[in-house]
Amino acid sequence: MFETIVALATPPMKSALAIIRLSGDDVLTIVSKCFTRNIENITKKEMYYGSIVDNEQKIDDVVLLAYKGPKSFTGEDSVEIICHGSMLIANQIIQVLIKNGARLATNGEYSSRAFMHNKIDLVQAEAINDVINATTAEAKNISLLSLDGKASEKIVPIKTRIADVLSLIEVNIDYPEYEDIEQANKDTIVNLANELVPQIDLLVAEGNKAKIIKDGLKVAIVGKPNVGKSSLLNALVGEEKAIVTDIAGTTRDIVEGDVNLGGLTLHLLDTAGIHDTDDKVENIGVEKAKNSIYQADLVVLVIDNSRTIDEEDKKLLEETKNLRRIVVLNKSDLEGVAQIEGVTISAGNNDIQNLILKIKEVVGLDEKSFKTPALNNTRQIGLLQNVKENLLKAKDDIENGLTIDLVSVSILEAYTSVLEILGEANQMDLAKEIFSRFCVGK
Ligand SMILES: Nc1nc2c(ncn2[C@@H]2O[C@H](COP(=O)(O)OP(=O)(O)OP(=O)(O)O)[C@@H](O)[C@H]2O)c(=O)[nH]1
Ligand SMILES: [Mg+2]
Repeated sequence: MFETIVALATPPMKSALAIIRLSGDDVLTIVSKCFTRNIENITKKEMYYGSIVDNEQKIDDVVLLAYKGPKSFTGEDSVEIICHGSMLIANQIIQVLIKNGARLATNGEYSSRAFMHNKIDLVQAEAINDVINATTAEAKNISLLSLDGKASEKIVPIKTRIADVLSLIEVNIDYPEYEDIEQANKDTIVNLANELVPQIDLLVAEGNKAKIIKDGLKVAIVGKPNVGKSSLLNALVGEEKAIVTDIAGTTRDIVEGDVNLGGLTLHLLDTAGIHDTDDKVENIGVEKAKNSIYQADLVVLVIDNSRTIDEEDKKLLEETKNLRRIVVLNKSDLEGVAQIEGVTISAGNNDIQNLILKIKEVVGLDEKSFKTPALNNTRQIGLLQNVKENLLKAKDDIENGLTIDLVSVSILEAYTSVLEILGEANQMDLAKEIFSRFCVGK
């Protein structure tokens, strides 16, 4: 039994039109009670013009779209009411619908209904939010690929391949009398891992790139005082966001700015110059700067190329050496004496093209990345890693002499993780898998 839910689908503000959406088992009956037409017996999608009424009192003239399930977004009978865009009218319509048996939808309930009725999988459900929240065209496009099911499709061959092996093992154990069925052995497991692990690695790499396109990259600009960090922030965002002076210790707090470099969004953090100081306020800023190093996806370490490297530079070079980092030699307009490897720029003169190219190179986005469907959020990528780890464990175990039935536990784990990506784990039916693959029990 699916209760009938109702919600305003457009923003809660005055506009030309507003859309109210309903879905559920009784939607056609409920709407018929407060609409001038009876739509209870529709057999396909219909569009009407009529009035919403409360005890014969007209609330508004509306256009009404009625969908007969399962041919609707949620898979249930559903209705969209397009009324005049006044919040008073929209609220009155929602109230009369509630009076007649609907209830207010909770957040994401329409998508979860669509998921429950197998209209979309979990990857697609997550993509709905991504499409709505996308702030760049590139982020929206990559999310639309997931919404269309193209990202989910990429896991299907892996799912089928694991299910094949799992079914073979199960059938060997459960139906030993079927001697004409091939026996799963060490090679079966080793080949499975050898074949799938590189495929999963590729999916993870694609996922990480798509995640960057979707969410952007958090970039911490760090370095000693006065090296030009704030000048770099300003040059990147194209406005005087942070205060720049020749006084060391100008920036105290973190200054943030966003910039879109051809589809790659950078969330920039300009930080206080890191050095030992007795100034209480500055010290808090220095601590924040140090923390930002570990919260960022990329560290840009700025060095003043017109000065020789000192202990403070060296400490920062050491501290960031194992992170995703770019060393920047700023003030290239002056004579260079730093004598270390780095990307040369002059932030003060807006000469930062080398750095932009380097950032793109480090992130590894190319034309293809923007068009490649990918499993691209932390949950999906984490589950892909689980699949890989369990396949590697199975391979390891079989090579160390464990029996197939013991090894099959890891393969089952891998399979469950694949199903979890798509939100199918609670529907797992191994017996069905086995029967669909082998003619056992004839
Ligand atoms: N010649 C030259 N000077 C620069 C350049 N970039 C920045 N400066 C100067 O260096 C000084 C310090 O610049 P800021 O951007 O405030 O340096 P910062 O690293 O943010 O300094 P703190 O906030 O104190 O840590 C200012 O006088 C800038 O004008 C450059 O490319 N060339
Ligand atoms: Mg500064």
